[in-house]
Amino acid sequence: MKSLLKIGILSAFVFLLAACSPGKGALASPTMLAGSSSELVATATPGSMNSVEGSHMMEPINGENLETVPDAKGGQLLASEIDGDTKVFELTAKAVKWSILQDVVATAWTYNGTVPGPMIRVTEGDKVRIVFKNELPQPTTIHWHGIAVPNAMDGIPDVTQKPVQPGETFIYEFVASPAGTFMYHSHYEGDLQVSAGLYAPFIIDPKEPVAPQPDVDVNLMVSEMLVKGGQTYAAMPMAGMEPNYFTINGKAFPETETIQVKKGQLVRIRIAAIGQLVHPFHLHGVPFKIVATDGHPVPEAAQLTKDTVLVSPGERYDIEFVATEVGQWMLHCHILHHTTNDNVEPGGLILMINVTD
Ligand SMILES: [Cu+2]
Repeated sequence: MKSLLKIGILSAFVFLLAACSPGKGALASPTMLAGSSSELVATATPGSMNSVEGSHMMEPINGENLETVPDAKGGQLLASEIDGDTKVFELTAKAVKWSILQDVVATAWTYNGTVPGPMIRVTEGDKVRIVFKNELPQPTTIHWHGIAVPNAMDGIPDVTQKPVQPGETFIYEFVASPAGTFMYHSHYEGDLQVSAGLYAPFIIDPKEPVAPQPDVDVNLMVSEMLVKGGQTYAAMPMAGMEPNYFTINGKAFPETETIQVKKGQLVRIRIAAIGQLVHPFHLHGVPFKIVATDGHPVPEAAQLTKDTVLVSPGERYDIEFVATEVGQWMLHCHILHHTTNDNVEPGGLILMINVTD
């Protein structure tokens, strides 16, 4: 029964592939149906669709001389250099081999070699310059999601700028405003490039702190990947297809980073969804307050007390709680399929908060 179902699904997939590639020859063959689904995806791809023409990609992403970065952490603070009154940051888009889990290493397209890319963190009113080099095999641009940048810095290809071609450098410059939790990400072929890893946190701290400062301040970027046989595809290469890995800061559970907290500390967790799916995050142990939405502070009287918050693609929620209870407390997505790794539970969008005396 199960195998019949599988053949049915694979047949439908091959039919869809063929339907999407008019005039490119017969894609379906008996050998494809005999293979595993990962072989199918790999076998069916060559020459079938071309990303540059704008169609959804059935080919894995690529890159040359890929460096493997097994111990690298995503979203780490990026150092700046000072040029007069401006903070200068350097970003390079490049392909690397990224470790989602110890035994799951996949090609990723990254800023500076990590998923997410490095965190840019500045103070409201700072002048920032980002010197951006594209070492990817495709053009790309950067969009500063939620930040009040001049139109010419908004990163929309062929609207506000020419796409940054492979090998080219582009300079983004703006004044950091307003304060809050933001992101930066590719705005070129986002369906592929963002799910391939081209996203990162951008935090603008207020000039004057408006509320008690948290003892622990953590930023989580949530996304999804489709990885088959070590090859990375667009997370949802066509309607109805699903990613098979779900990541927090580029890692799936149990490789997600445990948050270490002392009893009584005020904890802020900034949850940012950058993939293509919604994720209702549920915290065990104590409820939290939603203190900012999409970077903007929520007035105290309007701060809902919740234990679950739905984070949609593009949204950020800053939640805060006092860790009053000692123990290993779980934060996880409550779409429980998202707590699997390639259909095996537990995995994916789970992380532990370790509260000690
Ligand atoms: Cu989820």
